[in-house]
Amino acid sequence: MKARHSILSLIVVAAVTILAAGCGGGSSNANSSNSNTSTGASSQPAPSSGSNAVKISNFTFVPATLSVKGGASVTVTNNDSTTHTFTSDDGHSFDTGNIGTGSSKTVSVSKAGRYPYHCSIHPFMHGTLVIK
Ligand SMILES: [Cu+2]
Repeated sequence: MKARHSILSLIVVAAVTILAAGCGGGSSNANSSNSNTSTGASSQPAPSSGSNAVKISNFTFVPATLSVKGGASVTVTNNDSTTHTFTSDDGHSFDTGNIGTGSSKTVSVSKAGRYPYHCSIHPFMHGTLVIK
């Protein structure tokens, strides 16, 4: 009887502790998620409008994977201090040729699919263009 009683009181203490912690965490979570929601809604339209762009800097294509609609223009801008290209791995879907420092070129692909690409001058540079 004594043992059972002390276990019960332990459970009560634990339950009260959990409830108290849950209340504190719950109210602060609600506050932060409310402010996040309003901020996200107002900032979402901006990125989606001008996203058909690949930038090259530090021998890296950014973003590494870009998804665009079929036939959309993709502008490739070279922000590096050396010439790069934007060349499909399959050798025929697209190839900008040389893009000089500070220059940009545009490609468009109409057929849906995944198109891995690289820089023909620096073959270790890779990215993927996804046509939806
Ligand atoms: Cu390159």
